[in-house]
Amino acid sequence: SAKKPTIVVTRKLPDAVETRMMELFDARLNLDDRPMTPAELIEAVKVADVLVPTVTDRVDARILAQAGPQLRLIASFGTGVDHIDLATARQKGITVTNTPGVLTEDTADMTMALVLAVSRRLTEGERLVRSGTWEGWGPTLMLGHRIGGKRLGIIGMGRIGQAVAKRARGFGLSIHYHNRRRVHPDIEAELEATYWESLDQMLARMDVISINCPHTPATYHLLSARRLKLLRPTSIVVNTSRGEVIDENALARALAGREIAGAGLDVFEHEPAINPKLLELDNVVLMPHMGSATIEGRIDMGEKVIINIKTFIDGHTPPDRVLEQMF
Ligand code: 8YV
Repeated sequence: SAKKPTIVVTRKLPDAVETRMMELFDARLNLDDRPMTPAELIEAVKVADVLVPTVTDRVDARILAQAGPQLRLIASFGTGVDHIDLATARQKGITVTNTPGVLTEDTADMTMALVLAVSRRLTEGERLVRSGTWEGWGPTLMLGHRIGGKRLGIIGMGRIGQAVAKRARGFGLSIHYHNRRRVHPDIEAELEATYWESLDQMLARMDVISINCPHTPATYHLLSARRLKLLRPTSIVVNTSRGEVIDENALARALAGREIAGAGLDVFEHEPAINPKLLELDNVVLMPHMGSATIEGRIDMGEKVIINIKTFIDGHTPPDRVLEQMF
């Protein structure tokens, strides 16, 4: 039989995924659970037939320029592909795949967890209990805001945005959305979702904003300083997508000035660095990019990566091929 393809995996993955990769491929696993340095990534693309990076690997033009001619596939472990230079990969004839679908529900759950945590001051309350200074129940202690009956504005109505809408309806929120294009009328009807062609007009009328679009050149700082000013002092913002979609400095200023009520952030502009201004604020819930962090999700992601690699090696178009025009 043909020589097994050399797969370089940049991060430690669940054991079950690594075992399967070892059976199927000449898999070079990374047992160090830390991001690869650029120098290590360059070594990887020099030997790999297939690179399996994650969101923490910046596979940019400088790295790809060093790739050997054997590198034919980048099978990314994750859905977002903003860490990969798709244009350069295409120019070099390298196929790119991702793992869509399998982390939709988990990410939507995290979005709702953040909406609830911010509205009901979950982490503030927890800090009070742990501090040992809680003096008992009080009628005006730790009052948050009810989410039922409020308006949710979803920016990006793809798979994750729709999964957020389904959950939010169960909590009594009405659904509004902004997207590059309207979703199918059947989906709009099922979610009772109102489409806003103008993001600015939607922002001015929402109680909760959820970012669920990918980070692309078109969405960089979509929630800009100017747009944050359109929100109301009672509005909250939740982001489980990519930090770059929000102007993080402007957001910190709006939160500090109480121009908006709160924010729940699972992602940041310069991960893992956190804007020090955010750390000083009580009205923000900060999570370390955990949107898809379930054991089930990670195993599903691994299986998707394996199917993409196998299909490609067998000479077919892999199911989750990523094309630039998708963004
Ligand atoms: C993953 C994510 O943890 O899939 C994404 O886009 O941001 C996360 O859910 C990460 O991508 C793993 O590479």
